Amino acid sequence: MLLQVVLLLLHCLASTLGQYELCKSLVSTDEGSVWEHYACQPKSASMKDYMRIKVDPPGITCGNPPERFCTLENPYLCSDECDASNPDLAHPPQLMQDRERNGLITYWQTVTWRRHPEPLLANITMSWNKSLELTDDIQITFEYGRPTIMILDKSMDHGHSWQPYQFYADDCLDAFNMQPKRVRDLSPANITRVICTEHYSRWVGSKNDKNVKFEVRARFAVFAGSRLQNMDSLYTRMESMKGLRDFFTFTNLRLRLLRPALGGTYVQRDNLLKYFYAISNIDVPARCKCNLHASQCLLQDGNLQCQCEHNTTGQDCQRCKKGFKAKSWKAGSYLPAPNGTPNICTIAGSPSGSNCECYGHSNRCSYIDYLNIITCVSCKHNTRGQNCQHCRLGYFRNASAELDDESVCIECNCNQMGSVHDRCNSTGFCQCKDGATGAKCDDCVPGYYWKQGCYPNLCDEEMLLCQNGGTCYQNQKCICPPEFKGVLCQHSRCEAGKDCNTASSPHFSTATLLLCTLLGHLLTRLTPH
Ligand SMILES: *[C@@H]1O[C@H](CO)[C@@H](O)[C@H](O)[C@H]1NC(C)=O
Ligand SMILES: *[C@@H]1O[C@H](CO)[C@@H](O)[C@H](O)[C@H]1NC(C)=O
Ligand SMILES: *[C@@H]1O[C@H](CO)[C@@H](O)[C@H](O)[C@H]1NC(C)=O
Ligand SMILES: *[C@@H]1O[C@H](CO)[C@@H](O)[C@H](O)[C@H]1NC(C)=O
Ligand SMILES: *[C@@H]1O[C@H](CO)[C@@H](O)[C@H](O)[C@H]1NC(C)=O
Ligand SMILES: *[C@@H]1O[C@H](CO)[C@@H](O)[C@H](O)[C@H]1NC(C)=O
Ligand SMILES: [Ca+2]
Repeated sequence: MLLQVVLLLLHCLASTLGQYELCKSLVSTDEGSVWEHYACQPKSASMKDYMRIKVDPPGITCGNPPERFCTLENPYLCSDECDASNPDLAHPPQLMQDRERNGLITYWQTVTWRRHPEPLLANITMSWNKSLELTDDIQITFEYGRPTIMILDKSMDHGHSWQPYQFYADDCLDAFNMQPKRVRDLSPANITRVICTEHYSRWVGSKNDKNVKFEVRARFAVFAGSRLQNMDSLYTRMESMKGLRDFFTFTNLRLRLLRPALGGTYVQRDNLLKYFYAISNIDVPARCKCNLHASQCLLQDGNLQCQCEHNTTGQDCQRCKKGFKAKSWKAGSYLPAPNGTPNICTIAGSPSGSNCECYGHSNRCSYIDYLNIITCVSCKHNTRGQNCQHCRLGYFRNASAELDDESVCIECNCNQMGSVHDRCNSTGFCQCKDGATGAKCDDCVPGYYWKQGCYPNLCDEEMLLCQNGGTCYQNQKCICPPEFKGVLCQHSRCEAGKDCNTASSPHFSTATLLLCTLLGHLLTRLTPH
């Protein structure tokens, strides 16, 4: 009894913890305590702690060799120095993600724009080796002024392909030929549009506003209200609006710095030491993408890894555990509020219930009235059956593939000439005609030869020997000397003097011909009339 109260209390606590933070909890029912499962996701975290940073091109970081730099506010006071070999004066990339203590600002800094008019370009690539979902604004803090032209890119496939996330310029039309926009100009329908904003690039003094943001909060607010008080509404949109969730998903980010702060005026060539980039912090508040199948995401062997529940597995809980593939994998769902649907992977062989399961080979079901069953329509990948659980005729089951695998059915490939039909048994063996053999019936048993099918030998080296000096041609026929004929050359052409006239072979010697003609005349004379 006490235990049940405690469990109940735990359950209530869980419900107030915030949404989707628990994957399961024990609840007491009339039949005792049972586990209840929910859609769940990890908490938001500061992902700068886990990011790997790379800056390009090589040599873009200042201090090697040491160099002096000035500031935009006071271009004539150039006493500051960057020196990579001196820890107090060095500005390496890791200072963009360190935890600053005692109010001491630390920052990465580039070389100055000495090579003007050649552009001063730098790329900062941030990788996590894990799909993440933004939960709040990305914020990049620039010391000594924000860039006047910059692009934020993202990749969703570990850096194989990239797409622009947002453009930043003090003049969007001039820099990118795009109309300047703010997130607040966007309607719910075009909230995932990639925009160019001038809001973070105009000169306001290097100390007044150091931050450049990618606005996540303002985009969430379009659905959840200005104070994000109605997150259910946002989560509902995440499920229903195409591309919304993906918009906030990434594995890598890249900042392309294209032109530094200019101090609100044109480039002054006489003092290029005041132009450079300096970044003290990059904040990336996000959560691991675990497809609503995990509430924890932990560092394992240096990589973030969802702690998958619901009998799922994979870095993002993106597939069912082995042996739990009775249904094809599904992400959990935020719907219905407040606990969503866990979409648990179940043990293979357990009944699939009332919902029609097609193992991912069809996305359409239809109800057949007179049979009172629901069946999958147009099974793909050469499958068939009510649940696309069988292979089409002429295909057999790939024993090493799961039922929801695209390559679960393999073509029988029976040899048309050698097989009775184009179907095969469950291990891929075709049914062979007489004389044919092999898994695909494309071979002949001994005593048969292949000629668009298997035929019994007409001659060979063992039982069916060609006679009278004949030679066996590819088991198909005896090639006889001129005087003999028959399948095995067993007949003489001139037996007992008969048939000799009809023989028209030019190979007969003239002597033989003469002899035969004489004999012929003789015979006619002797025959009584
Ligand atoms: C930055 O990345 C872009 C895209 O890959 C590339 O075209 C450009 O050359 C890079 N710039 C630098 C300075 O490495
Ligand atoms: C990325 O993560 C996967 C899965 O955790 C791991 O197998 C792989 O080695 C990681 N790659 C790098 C470069 O760390
Ligand atoms: C978004 O849609 C609104 C109204 O539907 C429109 O006024 C606005 O220009 C659109 N924004 C962009 C960036 O296309
Ligand atoms: C996952 O499978 C194990 C082993 O069968 C089972 O004990 C557990 O309850 C399952 N979890 C879920 C969420 O179904
Ligand atoms: C059978 O399935 C396995 C696992 O999916 C796959 O690697 C293999 O290529 C398949 N075999 C054939 C012949 O398609
Ligand atoms: C398929 O046919 C082959 C050849 O006839 C046979 O050896 C094999 O046992 C059969 N497999 C099954 C599962 O029936
Ligand atoms: Ca710092």
